[in-house]
Amino acid sequence: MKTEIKEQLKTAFESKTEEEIREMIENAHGLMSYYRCAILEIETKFRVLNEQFSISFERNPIESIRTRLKTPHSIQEKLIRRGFPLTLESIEENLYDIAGIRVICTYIDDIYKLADCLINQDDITLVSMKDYIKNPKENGYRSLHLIVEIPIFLVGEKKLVKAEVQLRTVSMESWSNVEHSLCYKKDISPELKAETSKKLLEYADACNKIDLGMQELRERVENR
Ligand code: 0O2
Repeated sequence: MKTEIKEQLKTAFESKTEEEIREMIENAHGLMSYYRCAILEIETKFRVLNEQFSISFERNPIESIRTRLKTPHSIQEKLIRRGFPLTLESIEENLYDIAGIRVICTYIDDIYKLADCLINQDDITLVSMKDYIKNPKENGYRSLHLIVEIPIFLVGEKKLVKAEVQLRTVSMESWSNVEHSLCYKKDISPELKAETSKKLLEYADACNKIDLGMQELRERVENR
């Protein structure tokens, strides 16, 4: 983590009393359980879609689903980096990726089919979409990101919760894992860093070529 963020984190904590910090963490259990429920709901929706797809298209479009709750440390870091207050209300209002669902597919076109199916469900509201497949990031990162809002039904309460859904292919996932792990290696020279970024970009393009090639192969076999 960058030194200035570490310093800001320290300051943010020091400006709170022990009681305030304890209260915030205790309350966060309640808040975090909303996000856990949202993850359960959305994961189930994708599992149902996977089952249905296998009947309509004779294949399972989903290779695997991974879910995660953003860690308290990462939540604080993002609040500070974006200049938002360090409160529970602020977490709910400003951070939409506390609940994360990652759907790994074999083919690129299935990513869009699944995303459409999810968005068109009448209890889901699409808040925003970032298409890093059609518009990859400069470093080569590809993935389709959706922020959705979903109702969760609790004991005597209905709550609308936002969650981030990332859809990507197996090769996008493996590229992203490698890129993520190499980003954290700080003790490398600027030359090696530049060379690594250049290679990663090349490999991202190679992964994309393979993804497009595999899809074309499948289409040819299906339309034989
Ligand atoms: P984690 O561990 O998944 O929580 P942000 O960058 O979060 O301030 P925003 O707009 O929320 O801003 O980001 P965006 O572009 O929607 O991407 C958020 C998530 O996408 C990241 O989450 C990563 O999981 C993934 N991601 C985005 N860009 C890259 C990239 O260049 N490389 C890799 N490997 N992953 C990327 P977090 O919060 O960083 O991490």
